[in-house]
Amino acid sequence: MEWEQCWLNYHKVDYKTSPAFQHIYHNSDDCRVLSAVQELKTGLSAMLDITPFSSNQQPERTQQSIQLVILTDQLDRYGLEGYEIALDGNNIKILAATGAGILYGSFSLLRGIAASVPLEQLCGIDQPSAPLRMLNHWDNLDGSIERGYAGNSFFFQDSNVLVNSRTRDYARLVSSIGIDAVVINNVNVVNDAISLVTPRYYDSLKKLSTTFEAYGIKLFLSLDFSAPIDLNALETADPFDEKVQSWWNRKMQEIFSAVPNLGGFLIKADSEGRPGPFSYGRTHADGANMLARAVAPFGGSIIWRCFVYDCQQDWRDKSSDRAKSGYDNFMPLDGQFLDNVALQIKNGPMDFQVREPVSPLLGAMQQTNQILEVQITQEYTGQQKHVCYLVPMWREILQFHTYCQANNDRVEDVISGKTYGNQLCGMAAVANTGNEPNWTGSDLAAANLYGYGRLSWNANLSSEQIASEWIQLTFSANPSVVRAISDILISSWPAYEKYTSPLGIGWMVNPGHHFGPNVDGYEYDRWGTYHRADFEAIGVDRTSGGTGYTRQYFSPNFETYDDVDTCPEELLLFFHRVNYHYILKSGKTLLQHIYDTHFEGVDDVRRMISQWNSIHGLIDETVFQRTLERLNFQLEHAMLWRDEINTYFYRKTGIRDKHGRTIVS
Ligand code: GCW
Repeated sequence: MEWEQCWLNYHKVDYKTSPAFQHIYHNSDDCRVLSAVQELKTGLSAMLDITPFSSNQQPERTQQSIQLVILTDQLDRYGLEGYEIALDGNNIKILAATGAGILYGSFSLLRGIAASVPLEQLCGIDQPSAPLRMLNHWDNLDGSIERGYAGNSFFFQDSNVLVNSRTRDYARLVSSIGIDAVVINNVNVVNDAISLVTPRYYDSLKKLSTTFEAYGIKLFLSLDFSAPIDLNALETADPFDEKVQSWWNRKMQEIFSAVPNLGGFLIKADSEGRPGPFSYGRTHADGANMLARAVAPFGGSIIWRCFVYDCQQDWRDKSSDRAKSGYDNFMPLDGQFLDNVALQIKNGPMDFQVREPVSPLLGAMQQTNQILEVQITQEYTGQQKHVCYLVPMWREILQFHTYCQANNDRVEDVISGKTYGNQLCGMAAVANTGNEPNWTGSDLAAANLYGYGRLSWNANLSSEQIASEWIQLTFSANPSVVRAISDILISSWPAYEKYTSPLGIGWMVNPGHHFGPNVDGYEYDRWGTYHRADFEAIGVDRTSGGTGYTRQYFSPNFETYDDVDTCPEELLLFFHRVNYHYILKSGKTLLQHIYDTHFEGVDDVRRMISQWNSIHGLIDETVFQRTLERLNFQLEHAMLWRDEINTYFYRKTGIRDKHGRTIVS
């Protein structure tokens, strides 16, 4: 096999109740049910050494069977994607109102068996928290991947769409964790990607979307707002121009009839140089609604990104604040978007830093469908060369109280539709996959992909639960292995935060590729991401007396962030400009805290390496060695981060480390 199976390894298990499962009965031949049958056969034969047969004939009483039963009249009970696992004498029943529910139920049963969970504990009804659980791939048609750290694309090569057995394994992997929508191409739509919406690609897109459909996944494409111009059809893309409107109407008619199972389109408009409605004096709502009208007859959705800001700033101008721009651009449009439009909002107001406050837009737009966007690919969190388990960060975001109303005000409530009753909402994440044999480059980075899927399905799962599940399915159920890898994962985000930029300030990376320390890398640039460190203080005053960003939050978040005494310390330098002598709750000065955390972060990585060494011999040797190699690199690189950051502040301030450790003067 040229590629690996990650958490679908289906290791042999010594399953206590050891059911025989001779027969898989299914009452429907829906394509998703047939995928479930196939997966059950694969999984059960590998894990339990049995070879069940399948049929749509009721099983005999004496047989132990798994029964996959669609109950179309039970939509209220199970929802569109939910399922129930129930024990009935010798039989296990998976009940659902749809084929998708049967598929998710089957994956859940297999997951339970793989982790040796007793059958009784697997019983019950389960439904996803977020209706949309998307992956966004930033794959280009030439096969490269923007911010990809795991090889090239497995969707595109030399301007062709690839559909092969790896595509099916991809669909199995992501469906098994509940993903129900996938955008295959980069939001920066350039070159041949512009032509994805032309007949040249329809046959291969149809093949791809049919493969996806069998795993409950809707295909989405990123769209070029200027397509009418770029495809040489018209001279304008003005959403108010009738020619433009009817061009899009015809285009959507054409593509939806050629490509089944198409969910809709994702658009990055008026953002970092991409075309959009601003060129014609129109609003984002005007642009999104034009497309929404064109896809509505086919049940399609338009997902419109809110990553809109001025990327031509002057670092000398302290009055503009990039953090404010998402809210400033979109808040005034609340209520103007059609029902089949959802706004996709990055988790923080800046751009996927190791620590950012939650975007104030989330929850603020009461009459607009919202999708939370997170980044699995580790652009700013170590590029898959550092271990950085992101599930704890996403959990914090989902649990955050926006205070947009008295109850059901957490981000999780907003994006699951509990707050405002929306249907079109959920989560999207930038994928971290590529065509490397292990899919994610770093073996441990697969925990983030797995964790994203599981968390978007069930926001109540803990980071530890998800980690331990993933370790058991991927590596081994040996308790020493589970403990060691889980400890590594759980300590990894805090460690990365400690040895990189401090207390929410962000950036301090090399421009362009964003890897490795460069404290002033973006300081005098046009991107609006400044730390403004001088010899006395560091940070940006975003309070009501500063740029006013804090005012975008509901009370009491506004007051909490606005006051330096109540502002959570991990975000201190995001919201406040603070003197190096400022005393933190620990009793340390800000500067001493910076020095200390940088030493601690490196020590944490050392500990991770010794934990990894403790499982030598207990997991696959190749995986052991290649991960050890990455961890050793991480240690070197963490030391570089530590020394550059500490030296920078020592040179700025002339204040020595209290403990006299080596800082380069
Ligand atoms: O963080 C920035 C990335 C870009 C990306 C952009 C976006 C796809 O550096 O590579 O472009 O965000 O989210 O649109």
